[in-house]
Amino acid sequence: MPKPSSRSKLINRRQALFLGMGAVASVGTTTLAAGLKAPRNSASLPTVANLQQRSFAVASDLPLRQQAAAKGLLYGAAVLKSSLMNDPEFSQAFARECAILVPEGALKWDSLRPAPDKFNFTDSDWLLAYARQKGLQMRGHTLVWHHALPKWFAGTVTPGNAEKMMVEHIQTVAGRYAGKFHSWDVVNEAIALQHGHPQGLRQTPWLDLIGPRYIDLAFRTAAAADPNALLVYNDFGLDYDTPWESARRQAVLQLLERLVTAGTPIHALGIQAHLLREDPKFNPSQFQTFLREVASLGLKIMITELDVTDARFGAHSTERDRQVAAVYEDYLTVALGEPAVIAVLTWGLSDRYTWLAKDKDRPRRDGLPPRPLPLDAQLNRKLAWNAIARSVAHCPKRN
Ligand code: 9MR
Repeated sequence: MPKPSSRSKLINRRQALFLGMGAVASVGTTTLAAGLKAPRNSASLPTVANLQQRSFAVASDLPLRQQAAAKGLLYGAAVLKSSLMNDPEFSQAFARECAILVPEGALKWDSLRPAPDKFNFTDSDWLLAYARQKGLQMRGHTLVWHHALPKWFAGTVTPGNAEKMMVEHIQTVAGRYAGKFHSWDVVNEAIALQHGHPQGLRQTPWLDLIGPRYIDLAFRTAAAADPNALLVYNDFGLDYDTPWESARRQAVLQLLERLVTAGTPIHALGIQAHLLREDPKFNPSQFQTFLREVASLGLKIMITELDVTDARFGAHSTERDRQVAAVYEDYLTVALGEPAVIAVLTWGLSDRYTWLAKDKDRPRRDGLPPRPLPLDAQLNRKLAWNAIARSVAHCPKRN
């Protein structure tokens, strides 16, 4: 193994601290080939026919947080303050299953910034107090994103003050929670190849107003504001064997490589993993190769927003749950096979509260409520819960 640089030693020490497990990633030289092509292998995907024979039996019914911890992994979920505050039954399930909480909205600009010169930390402080009381870790989402900006943003933020606004925002928000968060999604969703930027960058207010260096600047500012948090670049559309997602994986790898080479304090890739299965396009070896490439940059990986859209699955809930579970298990089997993957977070815990119920882009034509998460709307464990438990049970222990 090549001698790790002092930077990679630092990362590994920091990451070991987060997980309390002394994880040491193998840090190799980067072999980021622009046209990297992985062998095609979609044979292991279940067809609807063999879904019936598939067993989702679990060996343990311990909460996911405990099963994950036994492998040196974190399991957690995104949540709204209102669900925890107003729904004690849900809160109990959340604290039972999760080791880490991520606010679904409370740390976005539009929640935190009622006016250009005002911050409102009511909800995020409440969530942190909740997490501490229940013995959960907390992560931040997200410091720099093109969505969920306040209404005043467009008229107030200009090329003349954008850098100052972004830097002050990060200093204030990451600074307030310094030493208290496991990790931060520092920059979210910066890649959009269709926008035609030479580096594949999404045309966002941040790119327009500051230029491509906004990404490095955001990470450096976050590192100074909270030297203890694991700093994450988070993005979607990295999962499937389609030309669009293959190109996105390459663009993300190239972005990560540029950041690592520049000495940007970035520690992990967050893979959102909003999964679907309109067609079986998941290619295990291709996805595994991508994870290896990310790990070879000395970065950790978090699955940050996992859920499975069931908009195109049949109406019968038992059948639908099997299909959803199969997608979870196939995906997580590959993801957790990569030792650099340190955490799995689902985007919500129970079908009682899922953004997909509100998502106009992915409605079920029959109008039935979606079932994308590990617990159903009555808070019962579904086969998706089994699928997560099974992939955790089968993955290598992190050490
Ligand atoms: O689930 C979130 C939804 O409640 C919000 O209205 C929306 C805008 O803030 O964001 C959703 O969460 C997104 C996350 O922040 C980034 N990745 C995609 C998620 C689903 O849209």
